[in-house]
Amino acid sequence: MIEFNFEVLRRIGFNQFTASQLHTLEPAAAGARLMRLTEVQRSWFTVHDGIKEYKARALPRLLSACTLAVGDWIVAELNDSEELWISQQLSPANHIARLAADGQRLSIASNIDTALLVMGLDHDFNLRRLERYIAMVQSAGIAPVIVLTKSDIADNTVQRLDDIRQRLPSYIPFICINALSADAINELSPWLGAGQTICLLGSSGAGKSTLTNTLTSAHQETGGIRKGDGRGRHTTTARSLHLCPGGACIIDTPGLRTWRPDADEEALTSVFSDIELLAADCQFRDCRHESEPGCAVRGNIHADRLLNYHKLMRDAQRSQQTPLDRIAEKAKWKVLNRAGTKRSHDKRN
Ligand SMILES: Nc1nc2c(ncn2[C@@H]2O[C@H](COP(=O)(O)OP(=O)(O)O)[C@@H](O)[C@H]2O)c(=O)[nH]1
Ligand SMILES: [Mg+2]
Ligand SMILES: [Zn+2]
Repeated sequence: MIEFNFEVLRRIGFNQFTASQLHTLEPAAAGARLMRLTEVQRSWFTVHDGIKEYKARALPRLLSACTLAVGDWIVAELNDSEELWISQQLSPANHIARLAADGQRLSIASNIDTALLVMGLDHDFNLRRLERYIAMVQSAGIAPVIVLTKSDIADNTVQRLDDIRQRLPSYIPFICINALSADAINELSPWLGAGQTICLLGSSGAGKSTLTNTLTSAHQETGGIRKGDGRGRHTTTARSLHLCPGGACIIDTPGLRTWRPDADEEALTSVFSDIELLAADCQFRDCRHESEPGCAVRGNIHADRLLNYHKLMRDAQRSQQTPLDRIAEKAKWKVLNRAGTKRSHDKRN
């Protein structure tokens, strides 16, 4: 088994679960080391051994078998020319994925303890989007925390917090912060324990990088002080992992707006458990809560929340189709559309 120093790797989020997975690795060459992926670029990666970062490339046979994501634990080996190569990936405890156009799941970040759903209290605020993010991270088995930024410049905060209380499950914590202020560190401290990995998700402009800067560059008077990564202000072009002075790891991501999140029906059911619960009292078992008589849901659930639930369910069902199913469905629609076009063409003439 590969040698490792628990205390050193702990600084970059190593935990008991990861340790328990090490036996699944193939025997590695002498000198091979366990490291964590901290940055993914098109053709190279940054890896961290708990003390410092290195640039590395990945063996083509590894890339053809898996996608590497920030937060992955990997095995890195030096070749004869002293170049560092990633040779193995430890299967992750969890990962946040998005769906590519062809239905393929692409990993965004892995081995995450808490997902911070970052949303501005300005025009960025959108409960539907928040529900979509919650569904996505709960599908991945990761705990969400709602982080509302720009509390210093928002003027309808009270109303928005009320909307959240009314609409979202009460077990999901939410906090309001000014991402530019060091006070944000205290607000987030329950999730920033040593060895914890948190991932920031949210649209572009929400304050993810600002928050990352605040959390990593602060000089806290706590034991085991370690500075941030010293890169100063950064713009996020790729996913990257940073260290907090208190010992937590933060993965910043670029905006998710155009990504199709990957959520399954089961997770949606748990995010919308209020709807499921009421539905048990609907007169019809397959009630769609639209215009059926004896519906127990309609009227008791925010109409917009119900719409979003239906939409996300449809998306989830669609994404559970195989690419072949999807092609067949598309072909079916093509034929139908063509028939429709022909009909209206015939009518016109
Ligand atoms: N006043 C105020 N401005 C913020 C806050 N959070 C972010 N900003 C500003 O919003 C803009 C976008 O922030 P950024 O962190 O780059 O967003 P990202 O795309 O989510 O990484 C920047 O100009 C920040 O200074 C906040 O809590 N209060
Ligand atoms: Mg950013
Ligand atoms: Zn109903």
